Amino acid sequence: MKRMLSGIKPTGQLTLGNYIGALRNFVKYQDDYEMIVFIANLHCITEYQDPEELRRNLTDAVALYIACGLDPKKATIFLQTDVHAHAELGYIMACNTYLGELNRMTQFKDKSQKGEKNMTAGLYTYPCLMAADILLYDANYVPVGEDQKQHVELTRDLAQRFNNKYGDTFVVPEPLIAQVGARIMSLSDPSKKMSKSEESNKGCIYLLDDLKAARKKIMSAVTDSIGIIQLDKENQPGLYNLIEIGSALTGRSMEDIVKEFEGQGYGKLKGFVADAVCDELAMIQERYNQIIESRQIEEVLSDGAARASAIADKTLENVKKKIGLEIKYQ
Ligand code: ATP
Ligand code: LTN
Repeated sequence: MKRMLSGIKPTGQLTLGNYIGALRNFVKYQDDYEMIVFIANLHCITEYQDPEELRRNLTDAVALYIACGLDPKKATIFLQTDVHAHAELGYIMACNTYLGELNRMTQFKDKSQKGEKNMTAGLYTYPCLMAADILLYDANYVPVGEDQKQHVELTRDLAQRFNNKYGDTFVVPEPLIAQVGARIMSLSDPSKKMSKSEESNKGCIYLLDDLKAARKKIMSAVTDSIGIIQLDKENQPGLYNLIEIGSALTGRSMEDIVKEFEGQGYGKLKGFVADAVCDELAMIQERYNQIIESRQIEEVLSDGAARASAIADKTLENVKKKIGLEIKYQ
């Protein structure tokens, strides 16, 4: 069985973008692949997080993974810091990454061009840690949203470079990007990605949003004054985004949705999308509440960490041997 791995960094509450672009695909794949999913808590602290809030977000993320349908019996679910090999291989990967490569990473470039103050070295070297996350597990595929493709491509380059220098060691992974929903846009500014770190939260639906609030966000989503329901991403990005959300959640094609609402006002279409979102959130939230009450999270994480460590420790040991970091005693 081919192996698939992905992570989410819960710097805040998980969003509908995380769900459509990443999480729900993990669920889809868990029957056909060996699925490894982790909470990227080390990636969270590249920027300051309030410790209490971070702890809460980590717990919520695990509960939401399961609530969205990940089955801890099928998928290995764990916390990144529970498997020490991540930080260690992250450092080793940083020693095999050129500054030029990190300077080209758009996530970093965007932030530095915006003139963000107090950017940390951790944020700069984050792609090296992400490469380690993936390479430790010999993952064949990495399901992610569009914004992470560049990081997976760097991981491929690093794996190949290491294999060339030290001999065959890493499996070279491939990014897996869904056709629909790989980049859900903000409801208040459809030129930007729906993001949990957005300043105002009007454009972002959180999986734990109150249903009324979620509906309101959809109903007041920014559209355009053209007034025609059609698929024109360039001139009607807000409308396109709503149709894409509706399509991703109902499984109907975007064309099919356009056909149904053609000639009608945007309000009707928004109502349809709001229903789809609220139905999905209601289901997720009901399961989330059960999981929080059942107190199964600790067990899931300790079981996951044991399974993950068994794989990761072996890879790290092999890497250290290849590099010559270990002394062999007779
Ligand atoms: P931020 O919103 O703070 O930029 P993030 O949501 O991109 O962070 P993660 O939570 O680690 O960061 O992302 C987890 C996964 O969700 C990644 O695979 C990412 O590509 C995907 N994802 C995030 N936002 C969206 C979005 N708006 N549309 C589709 N996929 C998304
Ligand atoms: N960088 C990703 C989260 C992440 C990840 C990973 C995804 C960290 N390590 C390994 C896939 C594989 C993000 O910010 N969305």
